[in-house]
Amino acid sequence: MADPWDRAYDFAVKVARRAGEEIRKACESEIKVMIKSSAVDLVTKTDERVEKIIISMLKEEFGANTYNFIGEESVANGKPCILTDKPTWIIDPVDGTTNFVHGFPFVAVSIAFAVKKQLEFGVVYSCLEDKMYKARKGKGAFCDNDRLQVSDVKDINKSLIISEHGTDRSPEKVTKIFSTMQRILRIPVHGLRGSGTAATNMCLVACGAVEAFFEIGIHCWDIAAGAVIVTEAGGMLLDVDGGPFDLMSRRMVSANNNTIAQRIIKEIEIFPVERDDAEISKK
Ligand code: LIP
Repeated sequence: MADPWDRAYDFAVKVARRAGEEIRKACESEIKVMIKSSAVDLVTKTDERVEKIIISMLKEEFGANTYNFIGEESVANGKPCILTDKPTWIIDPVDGTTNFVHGFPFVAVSIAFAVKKQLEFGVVYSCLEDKMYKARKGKGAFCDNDRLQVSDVKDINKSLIISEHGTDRSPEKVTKIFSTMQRILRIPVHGLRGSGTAATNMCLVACGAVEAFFEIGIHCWDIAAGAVIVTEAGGMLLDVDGGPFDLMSRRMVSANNNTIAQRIIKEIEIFPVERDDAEISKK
């Protein structure tokens, strides 16, 4: 029997590729940089334009009111960030905006789809590398046509870990972020990396290039697609305190196995961040 979401999954890949073409084109012209929550939280007209292209393609294909949308730039412009049971697209049009502004070659289009708050599929198009990562719940994860499998490393001393420092520069958070990175380096691990985009970092876990990615401060749109790709590649997701993964909590550990995940969790110095859906609890 045909899967009810097959058509949406296939179309999401087409939309991600189209969005990536738009981003590559924009790289060739001057980029007008604006700021959001701080002087280092960047946004550009390309972020906004690409999100509009993605949403309009999805509405044209499936109907304007068939599905809900959570998009990074729509939320930044006041749309609610509330995940309901209604089928919902979760979109980051340009993950790695700072990279895009600087010409650092990791920029991803991230498109995920959730039904009854369960992620059904995820697509991450690393458009400057021209790598299409995708995964459908229960049907495996792929990079282009190659099946993905996480690393089989269990020894933390033989691991490569990826994380990001994010855009919050408040002294107490920067101190905790770098104290965590120091504790991890001192385990020791082979190394610590960061691509500048959470979606790409999760795909690097899925393809076995790194053993774990963790971050406090990401948003649901950064990680929703990567979450499906990691789990379908045999990896796992947890909260940074070892509890169950919570898409809207803005914190996460993704890893190749529980041994690595638990070892990393021991070193993370947790600091509070407001949930993506915080407005629900304010009502
Ligand atoms: C980015 C995330 C990254 C985080 C950055 C930024 P954006 O998303 O992918 O993990 O460290 O601060 O939030 O803003 O480029 O879409």
